[in-house]
Amino acid sequence: MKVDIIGDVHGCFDELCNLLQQLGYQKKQNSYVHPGGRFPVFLGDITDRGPDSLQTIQLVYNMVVHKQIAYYVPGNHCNKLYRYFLGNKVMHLHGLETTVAEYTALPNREQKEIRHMFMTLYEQAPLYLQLPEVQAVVAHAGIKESLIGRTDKKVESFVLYGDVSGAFHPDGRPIRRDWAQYYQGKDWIVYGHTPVKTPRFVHRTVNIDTGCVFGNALTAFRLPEEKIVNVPSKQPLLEEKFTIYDET
Ligand SMILES: [Mn+2]
Repeated sequence: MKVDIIGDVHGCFDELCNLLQQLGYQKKQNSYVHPGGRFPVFLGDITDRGPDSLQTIQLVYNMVVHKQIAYYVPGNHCNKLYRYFLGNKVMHLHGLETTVAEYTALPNREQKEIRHMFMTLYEQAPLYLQLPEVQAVVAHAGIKESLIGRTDKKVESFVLYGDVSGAFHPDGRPIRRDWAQYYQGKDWIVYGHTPVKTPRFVHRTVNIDTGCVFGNALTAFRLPEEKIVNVPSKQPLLEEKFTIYDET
């Protein structure tokens, strides 16, 4: 098994198509197929903020649910969109408003189709993906070694939101503990969620959310090759959205 794990897309559909082509996938009807039988893995936050969230949902649904030639795990934005589609009251903030605007502009029949696609995709998804053949675990915001194998509420919160301490920075962002620094496992942990300018490797973990929707790049991590491939973003660069880590 060979996989291409793809970072947070956030509705950047053009960049996603460019990245898949760059990785050697060929467009076939409504999906992309790799002649070498590789599988893309979407690590969550496929929608919100970017220009084409609904086209991204359609492509990911076709590949993951319909053709079963890709994998997907949810991110926090996916969780919120799912709750919106359930009819729960959720704030249309932090990017959900762009997806909702695309959605509400559709005729009723197409709304139903998109809603069905996304809800099916979300409901069939595991919280995180264990890929023993390439010795990797894929989780949206990462996962602590001690949580691998569990599927309870604590794990759900960790893989969707990260290791949040409950405290906040002065600007309102949550303070996150740096679980990767303490990771001692042999399997790769591949994750996204926190935008960084270049993929961040710490022990055998890598954050591949290179902030495409904030103007930087869309990144894939190929396994078993352990190779990074990326394409530039078409969005304007928002420098303040990127996290600077104090690496010691
Ligand atoms: Mn996220």
